[in-house]
Amino acid sequence: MPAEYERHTGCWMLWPERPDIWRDGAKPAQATFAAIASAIVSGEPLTVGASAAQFQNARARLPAAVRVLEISSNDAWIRDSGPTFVIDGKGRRRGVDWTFNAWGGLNGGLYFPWDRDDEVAQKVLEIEGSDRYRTPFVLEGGAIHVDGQGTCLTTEECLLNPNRNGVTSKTQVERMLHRFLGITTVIWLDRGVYLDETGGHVDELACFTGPGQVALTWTEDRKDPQYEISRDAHERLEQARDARGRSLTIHKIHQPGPLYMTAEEAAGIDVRAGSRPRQAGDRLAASYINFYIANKCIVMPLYDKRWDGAAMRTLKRLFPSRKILGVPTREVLLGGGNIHCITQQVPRPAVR
Ligand code: KQY
Repeated sequence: MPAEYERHTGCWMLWPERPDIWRDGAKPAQATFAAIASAIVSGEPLTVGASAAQFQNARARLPAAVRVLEISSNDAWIRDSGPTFVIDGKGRRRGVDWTFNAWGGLNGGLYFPWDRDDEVAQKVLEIEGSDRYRTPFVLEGGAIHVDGQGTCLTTEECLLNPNRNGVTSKTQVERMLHRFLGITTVIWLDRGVYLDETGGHVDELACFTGPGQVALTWTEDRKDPQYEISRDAHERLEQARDARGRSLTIHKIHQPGPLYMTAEEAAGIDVRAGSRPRQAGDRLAASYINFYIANKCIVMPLYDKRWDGAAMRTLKRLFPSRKILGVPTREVLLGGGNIHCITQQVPRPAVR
């Protein structure tokens, strides 16, 4: 699996519409997705999948440079429902189609049903003309980050949760990551960001920004439950060696907030049986780590004037050849994720 910072031929997103996840009939989220799409398409080709009901609306709201296609899905988290692209031994692009169970199925998952989401990877791979490796193994793209050289970052909280693949050992998971992604070294962090509803996705906590380079969400507030999570991750990263035997340089990025859902925001979300309830006062799992690396730019979430500038400066230092584009993404955060969770890169194959 190539790293996200390697060359892409494009990127995919899905268009949000469910009123039990996106407040006010998804209109504010659609405006934010359109702003994110504009930023990404300035840095690489972008395709957005929309339902039949939303196709014309998505087409009208998105920049002309974005390709819009009809694809049904249960929601818009293509990092998790979409394929994980890999390059095979002959340099050809292929896609892994993991089984998707809405982050835990009927045991802690976020909605029911999820059957359309589970078909998204297959449809994307058909359109991309890439062969597909389907597996019964349950995994979401947001649960892993790779350096493209055989190292994977993940969390025990997510990959060992029995609500994904039953009771599973680290060795069994490592075998699957090796078999499907060519991973030879897994760096196990403990927990994801505090109260992250996916059950510990690493893509809110830490990511590779280059070989041997890791960005980590951080707080200096020892009373915040996030402090202990980030401190433990820091310690494990300090002790880790990557697939090439290197130690890692860790770049701390201070978290925003803490941020909470307001009463007005909660009131705009429909209540629906089977979907996770949203309440005023819920702490939101906000992190600057959930950015997207496009060929020519970094598209990063903005949430909080106190910390946005520092996060932006760190990303500029880590990605000096890319433009850093900030988009206010509180509306995506209210749905439980951010820019990384709603994007999926398509790496450039070595041969076509
Ligand atoms: O972390 C991600 N990759 C996805 C977040 C999904 C949130 C679902 N409400």
